[in-house]
Amino acid sequence: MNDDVRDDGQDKQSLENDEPTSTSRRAFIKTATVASGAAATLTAGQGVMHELDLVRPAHAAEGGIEDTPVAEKWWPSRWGEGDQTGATNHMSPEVTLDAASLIQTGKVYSLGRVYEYGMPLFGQRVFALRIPGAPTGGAFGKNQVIWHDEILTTEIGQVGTQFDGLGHIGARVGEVGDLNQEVFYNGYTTRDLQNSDAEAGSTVGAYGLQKLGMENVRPFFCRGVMFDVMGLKGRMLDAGEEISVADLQACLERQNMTEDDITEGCAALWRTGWGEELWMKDNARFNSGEPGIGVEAAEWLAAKGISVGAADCWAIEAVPNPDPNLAFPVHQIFLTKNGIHILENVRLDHLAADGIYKFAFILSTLPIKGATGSPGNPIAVV
Ligand code: UVW
Repeated sequence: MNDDVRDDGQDKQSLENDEPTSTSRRAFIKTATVASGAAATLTAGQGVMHELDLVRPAHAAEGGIEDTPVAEKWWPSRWGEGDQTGATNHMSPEVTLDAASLIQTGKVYSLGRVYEYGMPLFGQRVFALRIPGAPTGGAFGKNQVIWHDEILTTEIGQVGTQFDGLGHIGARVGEVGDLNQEVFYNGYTTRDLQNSDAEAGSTVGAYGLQKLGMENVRPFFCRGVMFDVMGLKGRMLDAGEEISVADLQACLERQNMTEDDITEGCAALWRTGWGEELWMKDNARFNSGEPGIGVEAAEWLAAKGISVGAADCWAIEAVPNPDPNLAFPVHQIFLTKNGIHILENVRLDHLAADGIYKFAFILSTLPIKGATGSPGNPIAVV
């Protein structure tokens, strides 16, 4: 961890102890704030919505954002100024037909986890389901119909098996509090995400993101490629253990595949064992960190044009990052820089048990207007 963060006396401890989740995870968030809030020497440029004057703030610490994977200006995106769809632009009839050609037996694997009380949660997130009344309504009619409803209080897109939309992660490149200097995919800023009609003088609102919300995501019907890193190593990976490009290439070889199997628009998934060994079995350890890909593998997968990166752990990337100055850099490389989505807490053990590494990947996320993410039950079909 970053020494600056350790100095406050809480975060190092929470990583090393079996503290529950929220404390440990706050340490990573805090590191993110330190790293991303530091500074910027980005070329001033024309953003999608704003002309950003990206300057290094006076209070900037050494080792600011210019030293990080998001140092270069990342907009406009490859899909053009104003795009909010990101890598689901890859979804096309050709991509669908390629995925369909992988369906030979009709067997369906459910990759989602059950949403339930007691599942590990990030930070202070909550999951509370209540049934109002027993039954909720009725009885009506001669047939005496009765029914149940539910009320769910939760961060709907950010608990359990969760899909990150493009409004979820950005980077602060300027002064704290300057909403025009917090930049997301395709140059959209926090100001853009919060203002429904800035020019008309509308107030900043909390009622859903005005840009980059989940309603912009297209349904996935594409090729899925699974990298069985746990199978390769013969063990569950450790917290903070980074999966390298060489590891991914070794997985392909072990699985009788080549890099040509990673096609534009495909879903890439990696199995670390973290979920199958720890989910609902040892939540404190599950939340204390995690194995996953790092900057190198993220750039490699992004260059191959994947549409979504997924894993059996809570953030898909190595936490803590081997570089103590970075926090969640893969989130920024995928979501912020490249418009590539992220899918967390998937189940992959059953695919590995059956030796399934290539399949049709199907997921239709919930088009909740203004949401940062979506729950869902992705499926693999072979
Ligand atoms: C954060 O929200 C920082 O991470 P995640 O997408 O893993 O929930």
